Amino acid sequence: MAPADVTNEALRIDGVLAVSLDRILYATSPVIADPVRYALASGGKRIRPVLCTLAWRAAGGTPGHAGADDVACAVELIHTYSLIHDDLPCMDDDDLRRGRPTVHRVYGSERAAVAGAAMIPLAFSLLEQGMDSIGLPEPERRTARQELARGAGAGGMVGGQVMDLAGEKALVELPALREIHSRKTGALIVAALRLGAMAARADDATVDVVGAFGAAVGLAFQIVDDVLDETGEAATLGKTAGKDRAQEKATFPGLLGRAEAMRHAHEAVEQAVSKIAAAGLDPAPFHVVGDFVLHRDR
Ligand code: GRG
Repeated sequence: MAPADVTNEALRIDGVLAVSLDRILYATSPVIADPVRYALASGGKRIRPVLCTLAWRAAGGTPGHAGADDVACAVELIHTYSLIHDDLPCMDDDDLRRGRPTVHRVYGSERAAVAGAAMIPLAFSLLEQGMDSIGLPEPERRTARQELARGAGAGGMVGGQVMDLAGEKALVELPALREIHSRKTGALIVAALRLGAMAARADDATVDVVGAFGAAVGLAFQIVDDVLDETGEAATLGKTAGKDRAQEKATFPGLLGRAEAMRHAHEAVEQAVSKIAAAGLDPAPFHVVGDFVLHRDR
């Protein structure tokens, strides 16, 4: 896997996501379907589904399997709903996302809130369809559903958002910051990788080691996010820059300095890739995706 393959896989995900949406939205009112389609139109990096299909292949799954793609897209639906809700006036109140006006700017807050809420059951429906297509038996399906629920839920992403909101303008030290982001950003990334491996019926040790890679990538992803918020520009990022400082939020570069924060990010990814290799999996594609996360500019 070469660096360009990460981008190519993200473009492939754009295509399969569009097809999956046609299938799951066919009987849905345009009141909901239009903002859902708008939010999910290309523009996102698709890093979560890319990580999911990476784990699927690493665990022996066939590349490009339609069922695995549905599982990966289910994770992207959860992620994208969280962006819609995060951008709402009652949350982060943002105007720009993925290089375009936010969903509530186009459709109004009510439709944005409803579309985001609708995407949660749609994600689970897509997960179910993916598992049907793979032929995953029931005990494993149940574990997979729980995995997505855990990553997205009160102990994961939503819980992290609550902690983040509580921490705004408060004095947040490094351990608390790590905890917030391991939930808010890391939990769904971990779930993406674990789900990919579970869908391929990997053993528990493999699921755990790709999940640990997810935790490291999640941390690195958030550190880079914080650095880009300081150094990037809206035109490249596709979202408002400089928000952390404006909101007086604790960040990794704010607490550690940019160079030290990036050193942490590199170290976390390197260690996780070594564990992948030690577990007998090919570390090369994990290394490539880790590098992509560390060197991204948006
Ligand atoms: C109701 C309390 C409550 C919560 C709802 C809003 C929410 C759930 C959770 C927020 C989760 C959130 C916005 C996490 C941020 C994670 C993050 C770094 C997002 C940016 O991800 P990218 O860069 O975005 O992968 P793209 O656009 O490339 O997909």
